[in-house]
Amino acid sequence: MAQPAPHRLRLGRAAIAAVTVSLGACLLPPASAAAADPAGGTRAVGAPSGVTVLSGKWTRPWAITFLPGGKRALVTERFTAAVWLQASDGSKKMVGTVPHTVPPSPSGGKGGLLGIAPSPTWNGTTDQDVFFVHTAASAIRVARMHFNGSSLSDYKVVLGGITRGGDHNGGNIAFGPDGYLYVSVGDALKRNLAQDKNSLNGKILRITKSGAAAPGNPFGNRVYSLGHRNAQGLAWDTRGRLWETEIGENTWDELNLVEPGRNYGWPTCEGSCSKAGMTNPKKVWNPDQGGVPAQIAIKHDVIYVTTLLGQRLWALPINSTGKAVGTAKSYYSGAYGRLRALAKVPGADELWLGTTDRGDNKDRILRIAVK
Ligand SMILES: [Ca+2]
Repeated sequence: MAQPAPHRLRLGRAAIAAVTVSLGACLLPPASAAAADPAGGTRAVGAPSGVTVLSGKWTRPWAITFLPGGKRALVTERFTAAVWLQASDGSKKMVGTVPHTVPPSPSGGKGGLLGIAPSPTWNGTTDQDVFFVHTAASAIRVARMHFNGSSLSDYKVVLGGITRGGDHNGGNIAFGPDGYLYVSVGDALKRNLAQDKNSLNGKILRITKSGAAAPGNPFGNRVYSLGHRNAQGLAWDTRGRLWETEIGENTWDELNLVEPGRNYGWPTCEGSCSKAGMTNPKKVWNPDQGGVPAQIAIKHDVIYVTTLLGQRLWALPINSTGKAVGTAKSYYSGAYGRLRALAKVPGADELWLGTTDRGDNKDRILRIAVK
């Protein structure tokens, strides 16, 4: 079988260094300028405002997820495999590491500690379950640990043996409104796996807390949807519909509305195509025009998307049909560097987001208001 074509270099080390230098140590540009409506008119629906630094001295935070109650979040760090408890007053403390995590290699292999999802009924006592996605030596794993409110323990593999690639590992995990775990898994640079219903790669999976296929899945196994390249963010809107961001090959990155059993095209299609049986994205980005989307959060049916190469936050309102998005607006272009982790704050018109790749102890978690 032919080797897959190497994907484009999204941002080289030199470029990362340049971004880090140009941003300076701790100066934040005024948020008002970056958040202004690009058209100069009235404020856009869902426009973010009021950027503040919640906490600093992070090293590549990958995911942020709130514990029930909404005052504290757990944050994963990709390279260190550390998990931190971040409070809304800005304080943070490390609560443990996820064992068996093999971080990205200096030669360029990706992976590390990725997504995190506490049980929706987590309370630190009778329910202590927190779920992770990480790369082990030769596979991607979904693992469960116990978190009692101050420390992690009792590592257990829930779903192992997912093919790990040098890149395209996906890695987000979230509980859906139905109480099951959804996991975004990349094609691991083995593109044909994305069309194989019996492979876990290039898929969105829907599983139980013990890693079994969730009841009602379209093919009777763990697969929820197929044909994904490097599936990333997962979030549900007020109608309970699942949206997903996905990093494409050379030309088109995607925002998809994900329905069970649908085929999202890869590797036959990148972006939209007219091939029968393939479901087209709802929005595409060229990577050089604000693309390479990472994670998503949905607040008041506005979809927010962090971007890596694009170094900006997109806001895309879901339109009245519920199945498409209106005009996308971008914010903070270049202001904070590459943006990855993103979470909405429960019960508040607020998002937390994380910068990434600025260097050891140089990333930050930012908080912004959205209305
Ligand atoms: Ca697609």
